[in-house]
Amino acid sequence: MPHRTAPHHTTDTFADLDAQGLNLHAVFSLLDLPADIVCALPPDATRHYQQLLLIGNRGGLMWHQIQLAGMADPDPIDRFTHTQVTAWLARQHPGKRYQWVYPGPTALGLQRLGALAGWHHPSPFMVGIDSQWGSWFAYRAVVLADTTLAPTPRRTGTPPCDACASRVCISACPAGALRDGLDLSACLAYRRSPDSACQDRCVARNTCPVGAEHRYSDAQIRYHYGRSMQVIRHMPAD
Ligand code: B12
Ligand code: SF4
Ligand code: SF4
Repeated sequence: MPHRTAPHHTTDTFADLDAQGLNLHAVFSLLDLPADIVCALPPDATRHYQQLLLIGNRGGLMWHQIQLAGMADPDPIDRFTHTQVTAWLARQHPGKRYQWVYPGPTALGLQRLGALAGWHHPSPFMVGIDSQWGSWFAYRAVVLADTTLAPTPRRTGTPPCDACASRVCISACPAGALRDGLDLSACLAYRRSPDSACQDRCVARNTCPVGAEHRYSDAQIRYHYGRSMQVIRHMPAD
């Protein structure tokens, strides 16, 4: 059992990461995580570490900061995240042990962690949605650490889609892939088609009015969907 000291958490603990657009954070005590998540972590995680840090971005600030840092790396977002989080750990938690889980080889359901943090609510197009940020957020890092930060209270809020009468995202999908839950095959077949409106965006996601002020720029949307399109083109078609 690791030695436990009193949690410390100052208001500016995450300020350096916020300034870089890595502006979503949740601190979990490993002892509070459900067994299925602990089982998915590297072996002996609970013996060596006390906490799991979940870090994400919302809105376009991270993309702006990455443009300033440069996009030369083949994986510029992961590179940027690694640089920033490593520097933050060295400054804020000198001498503390830590281990990266994501990005990395461990298959960990990030939306499941997001649901525990209160960030993730399901949407028809399967990207998580929050009442304030809409679907304009993503998970960038999961780190096991020997830190003693105060665990983050679960974010509370109403699932936006429960209160949405229009459900305009469903009718906006040009493939009709959202009528009865996401039909991923129909979505991906449409995305692959030569005249698809969804090669570099999800028309349904762009149509959702929730958190529209946090919407990524067209350039960022094109980048992410271009990357997922590369993966999709290598997936076997049905
Ligand atoms: C595999 C995957 C995909 C595959 C899906 C193939 C498939 N058969 O499921 C493909 C390549 C299509 C994909 C595409 C995209 N993805 Co994706 N994807 C993942 C990944 C790596 C694993 C999901 C998984 O299998 N989890 C394991 C299983 C066991 O978890 P689960 O709880 O049972 O399943 C959950 C999710 O899988 C999700 N889900 C199930 N089916 C689908 C299908 C799609 C298209 C999506 C997005 C989610 C989704 O719902 C489940 C309940 O929470 C996650 C990252 C991660 N490590 O979690 C990102 C992730 C789900 N993807 C994400 C995103 C944003 C996208 C894209 C929009 C592209 C982008 N990067 O911007 C596209 C668009 C989708 C589209 N319409 O084309 C984000 C979602 C963020 C959020 N706010 O919720 C994640 C969490 C990555 C991240 N770093 O933040 N993705
Ligand atoms: S349009 Fe309505 S149903 Fe669709 S994602 Fe937005 S809030 Fe949810
Ligand atoms: S990417 Fe296009 S086809 Fe797929 S769910 Fe979004 S709008 Fe529909």
